Amino acid sequence: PRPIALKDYSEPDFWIDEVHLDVDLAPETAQVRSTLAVRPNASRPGKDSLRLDGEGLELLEVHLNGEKLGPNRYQEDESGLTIMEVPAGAFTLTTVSRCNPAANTALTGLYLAGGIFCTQCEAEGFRRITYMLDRPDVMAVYRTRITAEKALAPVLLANGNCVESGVLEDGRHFAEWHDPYPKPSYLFALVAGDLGCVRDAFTTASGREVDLRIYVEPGNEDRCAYAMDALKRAMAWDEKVFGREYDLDIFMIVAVSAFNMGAMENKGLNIFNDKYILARPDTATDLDFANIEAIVAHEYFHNWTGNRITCRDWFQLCLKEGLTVFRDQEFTADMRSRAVKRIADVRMLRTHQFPEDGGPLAHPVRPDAYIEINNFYTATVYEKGAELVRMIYTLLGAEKFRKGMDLYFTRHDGRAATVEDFLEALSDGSGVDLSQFKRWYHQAGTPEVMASGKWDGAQQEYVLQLSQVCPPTPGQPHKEPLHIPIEIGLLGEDGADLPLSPIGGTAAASGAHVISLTKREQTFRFKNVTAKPVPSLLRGFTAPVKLSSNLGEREWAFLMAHDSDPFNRWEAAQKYASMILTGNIAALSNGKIPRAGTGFAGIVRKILNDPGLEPEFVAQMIVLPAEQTLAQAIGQDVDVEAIHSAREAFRASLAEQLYAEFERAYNENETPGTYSPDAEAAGKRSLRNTCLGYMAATGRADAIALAKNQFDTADNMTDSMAALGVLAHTDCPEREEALRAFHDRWKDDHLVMDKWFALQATSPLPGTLSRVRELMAHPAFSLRNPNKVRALIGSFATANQLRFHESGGEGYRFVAEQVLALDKINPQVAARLLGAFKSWRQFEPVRQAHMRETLERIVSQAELSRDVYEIATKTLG
Ligand code: B3K
Ligand code: ZN
Repeated sequence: PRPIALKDYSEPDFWIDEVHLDVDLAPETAQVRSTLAVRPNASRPGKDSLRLDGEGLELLEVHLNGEKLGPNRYQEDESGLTIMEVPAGAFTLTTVSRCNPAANTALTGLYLAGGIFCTQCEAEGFRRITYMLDRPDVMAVYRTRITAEKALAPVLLANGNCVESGVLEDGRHFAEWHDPYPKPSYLFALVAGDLGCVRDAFTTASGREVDLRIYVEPGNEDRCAYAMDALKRAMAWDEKVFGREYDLDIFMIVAVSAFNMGAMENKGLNIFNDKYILARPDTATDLDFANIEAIVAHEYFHNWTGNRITCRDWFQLCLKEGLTVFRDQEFTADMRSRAVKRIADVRMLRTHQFPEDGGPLAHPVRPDAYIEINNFYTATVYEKGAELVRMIYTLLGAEKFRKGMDLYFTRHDGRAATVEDFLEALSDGSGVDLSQFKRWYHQAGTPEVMASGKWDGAQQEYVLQLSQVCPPTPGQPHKEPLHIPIEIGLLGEDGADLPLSPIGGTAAASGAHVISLTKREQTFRFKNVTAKPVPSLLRGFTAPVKLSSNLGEREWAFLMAHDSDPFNRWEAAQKYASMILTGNIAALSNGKIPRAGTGFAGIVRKILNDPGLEPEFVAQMIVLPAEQTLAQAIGQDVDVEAIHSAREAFRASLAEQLYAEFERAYNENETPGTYSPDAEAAGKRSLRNTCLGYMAATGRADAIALAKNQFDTADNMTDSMAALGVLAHTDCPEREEALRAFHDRWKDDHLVMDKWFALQATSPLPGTLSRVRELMAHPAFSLRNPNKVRALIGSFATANQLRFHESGGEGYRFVAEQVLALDKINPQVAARLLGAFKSWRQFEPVRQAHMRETLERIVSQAELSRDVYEIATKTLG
């Protein structure tokens, strides 16, 4: 397969202004008559043949300006259709073709799953429905008529407003939809099937009444209330914070059980993986509720950042994704706790994006080449992309950022834009120069910032020396210095912030201050510092970098106890714990005695006893760095067993030292009465369950009994899952009994069964791999359903470091086997799963060899999809 490069972009030879689709649906043949209003692109004159994309279609007829064309006027091949000798001016082109929704297991294009016809067009699925210039810079107005047997598909949906519907002969019926907003083909959607509907309404700031609808499988109507509420809050928030109103009279969400990703922002008709819509206290956890809120908002926010203003080409993906993730993060921060949200987002960035950026799959936020675009819906494009927008926000400040965004919306509304357009609008609207900042978009890799601070007693100055380097990444051996905003504070002896007076800058009233590191090395000075301070650097994680400094354990302990910046307070706890843990990991390998961490435990005790802290923040403060995070911190020759044992031992040691505190916090954070999914109640459950986990880590019988009791009496899924997690990951007699009870209660609920699969796949106990193999034969499991694959195989491969990396390589071979089987069914899901191998070079030599062998075996297979081929070859490097 040949890579596509950004530098080769050129405008299309033709524009398409209107698309009329007439879709006649049956499970095994969907017939599509498509009429396109085509016009030559004046800037590319003289083209007399029109090339349209089309894949897996059976072409029946072609008409040009109403006249049927003979086969000598067009040519078909496996990637499309060329019409020869087209007129010099505008013309209409009609094609009639067929596809087979029931046979479509790749879940891109038009597919039938669980009895529902559904489409997924982003990035290049529309060409599997009909012939089209399937590229985002071609924007057209769509009219869609759907016809189907009424008994099979009583509900017929497409983008925009329903303009006509009616009954036909033979039990058939139709509906016609019209979307007045020009859009690229990837935002097209169609859904048909037997669906229940929950309705509500929203009045926009300018008084438009919007009909809100959530469509679900009949029987699930009682699980939509939270998603609907989140949608209304998102609509109001976007008006208030970004001045953006909804623009159609109807907004629909459809939840389906077979979906390749989380959700899709099709104009006026968002389609969701039902995992991110359906929630009831007894079936969904607090995390599920939070994800629903965030994803409903994310897809809604795309209406402006993605749909009204779309991407010129797929290299610009971060233009809509990074920006929209930033917007949904801000929404969640406003709805819940800003501090906790920042911690969660950085945790996510570090576990998923940093390894990507530091491994063979590293690519810039705006990639410059791809083989398969679906492989680029990555943590780098999404999460690092959001960090770049956040840095711009930090550099501009709220007010100027809003001015820049307003200009972006007015300048580019209705158009397909680029990253340059975005940066120019932000810069023009704010008056802030972003020319050096732009490097962040095309330079891959996580920059490393080194900080060294010194207090100069004689001058009463604090001198901070900063330097930056960015390690080489594939195709980018040399890096230019970046514009890095770094928020800092200085803490006095008592732990309070000192006023900051930068020399050559303006004093910060708040005690926090953002400096711009733009050179490879730079020195910053602060005056009137009368005693030796402890610096708090990169507060709020103002840049996606790895920071190292000359701070030691004592300073981390101090910051963990006192920092007024909640993010850095958490960061200090992580650093402190990580120092102890990496020491203990090394000790374990060398037969030395690990430290008990009494100093760390002492601060945890204070934090647990501080009534002024929100419970969720406390929970975050006391969770130790994950095994994957420790592996990253070690970076090479990683020994997963030593990491697991050291971490478990430290958990147990903390639990022994603080048992009474954990027990008290467990008892005090009960949430009696009616379950509420709000952040406050969820925070209490989170802290309580974190304490339960610690207590159980001691292995004490009373702790296990407490977990068992919680499992037996829980009236909500959060507490039930937390208790089951403890039991399922502990070698105790209650384990199997609890897993069975949970299974028997929920075996008919596909979303809850996914939790049951995932819990077993992430167990650190030996025998996990054979259990996972067994579970693949469970009636609720299917390789055809992406959620099942992610729950069972995906969580084994990406969330069970200990068992995936068994020293004999059996975990690798198992996952590779599934990747190859899946590649025939659903290449996107297969390629995603293969991502589990991306950090293979950081492990010790025996495991590295196994992983290399496994990857080579995959590459040697004939007939790999582009998706898997690209990931496998790039991972091998
Ligand atoms: N835009 C979609 C993702 C499409 C993925 C295509 N492989 C969902 C989102 O980011 O909102
Ligand atoms: Zn998105």
